[in-house]
Amino acid sequence: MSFLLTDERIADDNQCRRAALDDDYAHLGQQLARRGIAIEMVTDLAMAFRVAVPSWALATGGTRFGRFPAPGEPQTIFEKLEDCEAVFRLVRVTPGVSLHIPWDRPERPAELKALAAAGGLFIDSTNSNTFQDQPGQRHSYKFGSLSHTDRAVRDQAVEHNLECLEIGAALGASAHTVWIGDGANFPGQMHIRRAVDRYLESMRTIYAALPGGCRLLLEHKLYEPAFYATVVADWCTSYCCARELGDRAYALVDLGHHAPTVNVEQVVAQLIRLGKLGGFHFNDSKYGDDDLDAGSIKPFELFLIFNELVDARLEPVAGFEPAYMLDQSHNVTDPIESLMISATELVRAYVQAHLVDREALGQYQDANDAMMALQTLKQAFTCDVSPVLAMARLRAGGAIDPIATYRATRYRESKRRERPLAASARPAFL
Ligand code: LRH
Ligand code: MN
Repeated sequence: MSFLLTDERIADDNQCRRAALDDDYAHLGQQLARRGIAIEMVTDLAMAFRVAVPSWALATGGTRFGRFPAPGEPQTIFEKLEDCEAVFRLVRVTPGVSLHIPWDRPERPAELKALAAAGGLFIDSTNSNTFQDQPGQRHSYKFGSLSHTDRAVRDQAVEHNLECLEIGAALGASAHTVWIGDGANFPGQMHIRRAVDRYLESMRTIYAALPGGCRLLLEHKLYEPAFYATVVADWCTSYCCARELGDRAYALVDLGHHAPTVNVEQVVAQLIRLGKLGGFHFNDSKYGDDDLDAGSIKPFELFLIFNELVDARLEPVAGFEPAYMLDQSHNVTDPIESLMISATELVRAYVQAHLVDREALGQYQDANDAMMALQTLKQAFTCDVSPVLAMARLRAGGAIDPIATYRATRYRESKRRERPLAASARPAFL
């Protein structure tokens, strides 16, 4: 890690904000105490929260219309890990990194694992990619991958996933996520039932090869790249497939993979009830799979999702251990800043969900007192827990104000000097 983001540097920058934080924290403490809530308990919860960052989101994202790379963005997995460490050092809740293969295939997994560990990081999961053709690839995924009508293509896609499992095992990953873009653009193009049968047949081979301690996460998505029917289009399909595969297969909920009107917190509650909620790709969206920063568009939905998660955690629901990951595309912001704020918004929703008076809520629900039930949730959602989030970061060695400290270190400027923009990424005017 460059000298720019040392613990001392962060501590120095916190100095000028400490007094204001102590004031705000004491004030919030009094407010919460009046509601019978110990602020120290809440702060401990914030410090213990963990969410993984996606290796593929450290470089500038783009759309089919273009990508506008920023100078100083990471080009290699090692530079991406460096930036993941910067995020972790400042917000202290993101030690896990999800890898996408082949985008971030490590040549020497052991070396990558050691480098990650040296920065306080670990590789929490792998993600396969059978939605793009790689140079020299024998069979194209144009018409699908794990559900393709041609066994040779399916076998190729299965082989790729088996390679991901091997890499994951070498890196100590505890989960492997499979998202496929397989589907159809026109009615009649695909036999919908048989496509799922072929997908399941492929997934059984992948499931059978799962290393010990590794879970298989099935990620559904309503559309894109297929625009008429997607093989694994919704939570019910991923749930049914996970159930058919076995105990170590679960459904993964990417928040942006649902139609705009879908009640995602209800999907989450259903999967919890069925014991098949394996994890999340957190992000936000206004229209489609926009991959915007978590909590930036629909913070109340994010709170309601964590309300379901915390309710299950406190019950406690047996075997409930969802993996939290971010999956975003940062097209116009500094990815480090977006990941820090997105992680913070997840901690905020998680902490606020612990402020819900669940006993009162249960009574209002039993009494069908809709107004007071909603007010009980709103009381938690409208509580500004920022002092708790900042105190948790401070106590964990992070920054009271991550963006301010990050910018004060001029980290990105120094990376601009260190990391020449790849010729391919260099816009005409640079
Ligand atoms: C698909 C998806 C999936 C990833 C990809 C980068 O939209 O959410 O999780 O593999 O984005
Ligand atoms: Mn995703």
